[in-house]
Amino acid sequence: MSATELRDAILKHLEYSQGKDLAHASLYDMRMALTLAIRDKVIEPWFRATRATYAAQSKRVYYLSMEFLIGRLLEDAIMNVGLTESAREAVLGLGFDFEAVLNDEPDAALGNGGLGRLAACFLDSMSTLGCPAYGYGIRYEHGLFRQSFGPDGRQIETAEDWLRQSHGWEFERPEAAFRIGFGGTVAESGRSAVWTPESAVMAKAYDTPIVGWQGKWANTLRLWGAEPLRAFDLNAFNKGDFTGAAAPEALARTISRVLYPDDTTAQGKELRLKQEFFFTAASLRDILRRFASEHSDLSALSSRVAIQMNDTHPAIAGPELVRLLHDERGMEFDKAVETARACLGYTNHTLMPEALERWPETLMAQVLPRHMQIIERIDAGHARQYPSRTVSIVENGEVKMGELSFIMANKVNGVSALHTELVKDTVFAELHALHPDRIVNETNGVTPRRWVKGANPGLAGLITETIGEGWEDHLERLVELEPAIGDQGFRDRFAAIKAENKVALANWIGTEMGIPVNPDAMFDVQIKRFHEYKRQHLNILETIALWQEIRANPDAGWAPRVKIFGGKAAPGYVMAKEIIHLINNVARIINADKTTRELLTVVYPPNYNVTMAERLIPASDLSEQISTAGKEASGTGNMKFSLNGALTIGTLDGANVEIRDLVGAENFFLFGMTADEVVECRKTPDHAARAIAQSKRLKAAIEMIESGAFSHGDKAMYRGVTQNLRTHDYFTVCADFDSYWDAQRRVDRAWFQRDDWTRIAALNTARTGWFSSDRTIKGYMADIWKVAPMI
Ligand code: 475
Repeated sequence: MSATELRDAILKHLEYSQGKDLAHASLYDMRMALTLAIRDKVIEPWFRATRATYAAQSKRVYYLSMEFLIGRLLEDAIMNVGLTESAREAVLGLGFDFEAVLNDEPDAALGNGGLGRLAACFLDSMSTLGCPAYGYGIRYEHGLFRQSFGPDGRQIETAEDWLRQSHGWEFERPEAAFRIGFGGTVAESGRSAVWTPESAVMAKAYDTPIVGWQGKWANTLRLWGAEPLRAFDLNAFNKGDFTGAAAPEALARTISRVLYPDDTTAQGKELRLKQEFFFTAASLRDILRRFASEHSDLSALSSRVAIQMNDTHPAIAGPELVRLLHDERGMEFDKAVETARACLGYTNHTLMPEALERWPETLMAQVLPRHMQIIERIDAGHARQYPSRTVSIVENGEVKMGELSFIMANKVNGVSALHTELVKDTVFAELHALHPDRIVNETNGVTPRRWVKGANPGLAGLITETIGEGWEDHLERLVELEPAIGDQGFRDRFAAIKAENKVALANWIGTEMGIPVNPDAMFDVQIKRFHEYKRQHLNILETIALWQEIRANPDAGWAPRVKIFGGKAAPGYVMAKEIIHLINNVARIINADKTTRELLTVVYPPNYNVTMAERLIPASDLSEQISTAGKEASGTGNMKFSLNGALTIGTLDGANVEIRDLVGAENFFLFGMTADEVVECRKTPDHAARAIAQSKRLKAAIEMIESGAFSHGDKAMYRGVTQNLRTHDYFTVCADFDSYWDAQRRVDRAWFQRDDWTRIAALNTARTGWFSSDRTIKGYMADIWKVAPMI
């Protein structure tokens, strides 16, 4: 499509879809017209993919996820259909700034962090690889909250409103609607049972086409919105039960209203359980409907259907599928269990005990009475089959969703090599012993279309010039860059691109935050959700210590640094919010110190999201991956940084291990205890006190916080953080501090060897092509889903 043709298409949509002529078109109108023109181009591969899948009667993958952190879609879609240049020209020709049009799109934050972003990268890769797939989730009215900082530096949460403007990508499907019930009673009826829910809502489908690289294939992201059942309302109303009549409406309105703003914590709330059942049940009905339109023999279900549960949030899929097969379709119970298991896979994303979902048995029995019976029967069946087992799904009055998912899945996977081994050795040790072939590893990946080509066009251009086209969907080809890294000319270009990205970021920080930053300084970046295990407080303690040392010894050859933080804390996570508050106040004090101004700046732009990540990562020199070893299941930001030529300072945790193996130990700033050493360390009750006594810098940094230096003299302000460090320090910040400090000084020294730094940065790019989510999805397709690519 030429720029002129696209221009005509945009004008057509301006006129007929937006009802505006060019002279009166707003930025929003232009963005919508462009979106609709591009969407038109996506329809063709979308239909083609659907027809091809039907024609081949291919097995389909169903990716069930409570979260899809997709961010903006327009720029990505334009790139995938190969219209970036035409679009730029057409929009410019119509008198609009192309970047401004792209920036007008809301960032769809229908997820919290890593788990949700992984689901979005997977959608991209499944479409790129021609894997026939549907993403299924919830169309939250409000995604993750918007973060701002109060004048005192505290996090303030406000509702996010991404659907205030009409959503240009989606198609509403009123015909694809299912009634989803809750509560009520179960009556025995022969060998099965009849569940009569007490209340119900309608799940209505909204489809967004997800086009893959070069527009060869497109899959569907189907998100369910909850709506009241009108007829049901009227019945209750006519009986005079007005409150009862309003109840389903209220329930319907809340179910898809908000995303739970928690990351790696389980939320034991009835509404959350209802959300989980709502989207899982609607998706399963849709899956069975589609299967039935092509096949009649339900025993063949697993040869046509692979359902992936993204964490335990859709774990009710096990019992619900059994119920649909047994109660509603008359399949014998054990066969229904076998059939369901043959369809289901379960991905574990975290080992944190507080994140493993458990529901009170009483709540489960009240909200999903039939499912509670089925869960108990599954549990009993498993116990009969494995009499030696001691774990069970229902224990101490709780339903453990991890165990349920494990038992109901034919494959269980971890998300990095280390994490998968820990899954085998810890949470699921006993189940692993009973089912030794069930756990497999699928190390996470990220889509290079969004995270390299889209986010870093400069680097993408250099890659193409150096190794030719086609690396975008064969990212392992980045190794071909390696010979070029020996050339001074290549390294200079690589460095110049990084420098340009840094200038752009420095300008943005200047405009957005009013803080001048020196683009020649090292950009040292930690962006991720706030959590004690991710240890943003380790980073800020080192920042305080560094500031003190620079003041005491200004000429000791410090590498000038800009420390950049980004991320949100769950609204109820007091400690994480205190750390945010501390970082903002440390930034306030350090940035006001004229004597260290040239050497150290701390910036923390509010409301970190996918779009901000796309801005920050290409401009980063140093990637902070400093979690307590054994706690970060994988990390995916770590991969994005490496691909974009940042060096990593990190622990042996999650996929850091694999990054270090690939880029080479000599090109990675390793510090801290191993996962085993952390476990050992915790056995010494006063490990933190000892570490503080041994480290004069750590001691001084903690004391400085306690002196009120960052809290207008208020000595008690950060007691939550400091007391925890001094006493419990479960995440071993103190025990790792000196090692972290030393690694940072190695970073300083490396920074002054600028050409060598660039060489290592380029090696990071060249050697991390393995982290493409295409590789990950190929793994799932071969090991778990047993699906062949269609292109
Ligand atoms: C890991 N989120 C990362 C990433 O595999 C990993 C939990 C409960 C409720 C809502 N959200 C969650 C997570 O557990 C999560 O995001 N986990 C992350 O998954 C993808 O790279 O290490 O922490």
